[in-house]
Amino acid sequence: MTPAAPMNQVEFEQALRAKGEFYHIHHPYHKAMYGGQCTRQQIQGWVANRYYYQISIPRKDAAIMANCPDASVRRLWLQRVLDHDGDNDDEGGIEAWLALAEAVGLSREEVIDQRHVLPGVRFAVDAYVNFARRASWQEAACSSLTELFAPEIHQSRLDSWPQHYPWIDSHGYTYFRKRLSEARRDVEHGLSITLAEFQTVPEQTRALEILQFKLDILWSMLDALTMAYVHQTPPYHTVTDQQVYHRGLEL
Ligand code: AHQ
Repeated sequence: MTPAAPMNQVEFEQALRAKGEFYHIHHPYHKAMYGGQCTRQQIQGWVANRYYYQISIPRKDAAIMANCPDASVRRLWLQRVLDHDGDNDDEGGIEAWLALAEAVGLSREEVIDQRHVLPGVRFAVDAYVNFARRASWQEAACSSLTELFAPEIHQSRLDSWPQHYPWIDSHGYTYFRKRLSEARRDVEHGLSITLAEFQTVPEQTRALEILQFKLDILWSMLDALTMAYVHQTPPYHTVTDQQVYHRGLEL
């Protein structure tokens, strides 16, 4: 039923935050990870697959900047690209993710060449990047608001992984620590844009739909990982034990 009047900013922010109910922190794969029930292979599979998400984030953010005519927004959004790609002072999140990969026993080479990236993960991540390329910069900014819930998930790893997975070198946790402050800063900017740019009932309804789209992306990535690393039924498991997946059409 279509609401009669738009929500005020407090109500709208509450409605966005209520979507946290569907955040992937509640996915069985994540609950097993911070519950200490994951095998080494399930942790490695998650790290190797999430690498594709991590290298796609700065390209997603660059697409938003390319679509945005407002220099004051681009100036702030640029920091997200540097957070991942690095700058003179900081090697960046992608390098930190590769340190996490080595800490869980993967080689840089097998992560960088994306041999473990499952089709379902790749399609979900590509859907996010392609959305950011074709949507308005405001709608793409709104889609980053799953980070409203991200500090909690990064903290849950820092709190639980060291005790459950002592075999993981603690140097690998740099990424999660980095994101605690970066995510909070990102959300401040993304939320201010969303509250300002989505004012009417149709706009606010659309914003909530965009956030659900991104929640679906995160959830679907873990569904693909569950098929492969929990049920041992990766794509083509009935015809080969090789990882024959396409490596993305840009490699
Ligand atoms: O490491 C993550 C990250 O850099 C980002 C950027 C942001 C976006 O622009 O969509 N979202 C995001 C997320 C990261 N980590 C995820 C996790 O579970 O570790 C959470 C994810 C998000 O909540 O969107």
